[in-house]
Amino acid sequence: MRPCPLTEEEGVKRIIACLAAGTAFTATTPALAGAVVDDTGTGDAVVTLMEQTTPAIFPGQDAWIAIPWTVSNAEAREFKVTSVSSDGIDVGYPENTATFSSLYNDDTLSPLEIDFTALRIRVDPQSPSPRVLDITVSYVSDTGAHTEVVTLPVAIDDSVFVGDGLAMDDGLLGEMSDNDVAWFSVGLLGLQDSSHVELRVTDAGPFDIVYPAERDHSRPNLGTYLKQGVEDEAAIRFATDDVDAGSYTVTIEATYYVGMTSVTTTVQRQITVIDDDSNSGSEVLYDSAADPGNWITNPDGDDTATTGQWDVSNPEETSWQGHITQLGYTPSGAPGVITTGAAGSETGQFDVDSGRTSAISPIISLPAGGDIQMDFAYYFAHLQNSSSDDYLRISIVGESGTTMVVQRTGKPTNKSAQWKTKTVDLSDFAGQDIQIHLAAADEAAPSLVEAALADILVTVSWQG
Ligand SMILES: [Ca+2]
Ligand SMILES: [Ca+2]
Ligand SMILES: [Ca+2]
Repeated sequence: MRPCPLTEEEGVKRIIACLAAGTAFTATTPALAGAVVDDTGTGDAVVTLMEQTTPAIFPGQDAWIAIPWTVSNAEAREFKVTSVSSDGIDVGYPENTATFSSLYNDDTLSPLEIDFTALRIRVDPQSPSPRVLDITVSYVSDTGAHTEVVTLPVAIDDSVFVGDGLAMDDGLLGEMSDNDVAWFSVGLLGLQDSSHVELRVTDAGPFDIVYPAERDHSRPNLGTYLKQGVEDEAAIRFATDDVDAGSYTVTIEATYYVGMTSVTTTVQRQITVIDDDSNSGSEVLYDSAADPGNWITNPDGDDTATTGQWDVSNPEETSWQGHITQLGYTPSGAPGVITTGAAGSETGQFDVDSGRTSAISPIISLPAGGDIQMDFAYYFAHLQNSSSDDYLRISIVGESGTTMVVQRTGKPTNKSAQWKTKTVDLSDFAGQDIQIHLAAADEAAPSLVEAALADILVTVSWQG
C-alpha cells in the first residue's frame, strides 16, 4: 500500500485531499477505541497520538505524512510539534511554519476533535532498523504548559520499488483481455536526482508496444528529470492479438543519467491475460496519446477568444493561491489538447479570455458494427470570478448529427484542475466519419478559465 503520494512541491495543502482519497493513511489508522480516554470527564488534557505506525514509506522517498491527534478531558491550546528526532530519517516541516508543525485546522485541539500535524520525512535507505520518530509536542492546558515526547515507528515498504539510482515499481503491471489494448503506468521513484529518464520495453513477450507521442520510449509524466524522493509514472500501451490466457513477464528498462554517469535500471513486470470469448477482438481507431493527428483550432472561423486558444501541447502548470488552474501533465505524459499549454509569466496570461475558442479533431472513421467507445481524460478549471456564462463543451460531430458528451459550466468558486476520465458509447455513429469538437469560453465578466482533454482512445470491440 502506498503512502500519501505527496511530493515536496505539492506540500501540505493536499494532505487532507490525499487522506480523503483513501490512501494508505486511512488504511493504517487504528480504530478510535485505541485512544486513551479518561472517562471521568474531569482532569487535565490527555493528548493521544492516534497512529501506531506511519504509513508505509519507501526508503529514499520524500513523503508527507499526516499524524492524527486527539485530546480528552480538556482543550490543548497552542498545540504544535516542536521537534522530531530519529536516526537516519530527515524530517521537514511545512513551508509556512518552517521549524515546527501546527495542526491543520487551528492550534487548539478540543475534546473529541481529531486534527493532524504534517511532517515530511525521508528515510535513508542505509539507516538501521527499526526506524522510530521521537516526536516532541507542546501545548497549553488549564493547568499550564506541557511538553511530551511520543514515539512513532516508521513503517518501511521495501517490497514494491526496486532499483538503485531510480526505482521502478514491481509485480503485476495490469490485466487485459486476449484481444485488447490498454495503457499501463510504471511507477517511478527517484533515489538520486536523475535526468534524461527514458523507459523502454526490452522484452515485450507476446505484446505489441506503443509509446506516447510516437516516440521510441516513454517519459515520466512530469518530465524527463526525476528528483530524489519524487514519485512519477510513465505510460506504455500494450496490445494483445489472440494471446493465450496466462501470466506473462515483460522486461522494462529505464535509462537515465545521475550527474554525467549513464545508468540503467531493469525491472520485470507481469501482465495477466484473460481469455474473453474465443472470437472476440478489438481494434484501436484513434489514440491521441500515440498520435494526436491534426487538430484544427477555430474550424468555423468565428471564435472570439483573444487568448487561451486550444493547442496540442505538453502543458505547463499554472496556479493561483494554491488552486491549480492548469495541470502540468497529462495522465499518459503525451501531449494533450489544452486551452494554450504554455504557462506564461502569470496565471492569467494564457487562460481563455474574451469569448470562445473551439477546435476539431482529425476525422475518425468508425466501422459499421461492433461496440465502439471513446475513453478520454478532461478537466474544466476556473477561479471564483467565473459564472455560468463560462463553459467547456465536448461534442461528437457525425454525419447523422452532433451529440454533446460533456458540458461543464462555471460557478463563482475556485475549481482546481483535476483529470477525470470518461467513457462514452459511440455505437450510434457506427459506419460514419466522426470528429471530436471542443469549445471552451470565458463569456460575460472576465474569469480565469482553463480546460484540457487528453488520452483520447477510440476503440471498436466485438464478440464472436
Ligand atoms: Ca492555458
Ligand atoms: Ca479569462
Ligand atoms: Ca466569464
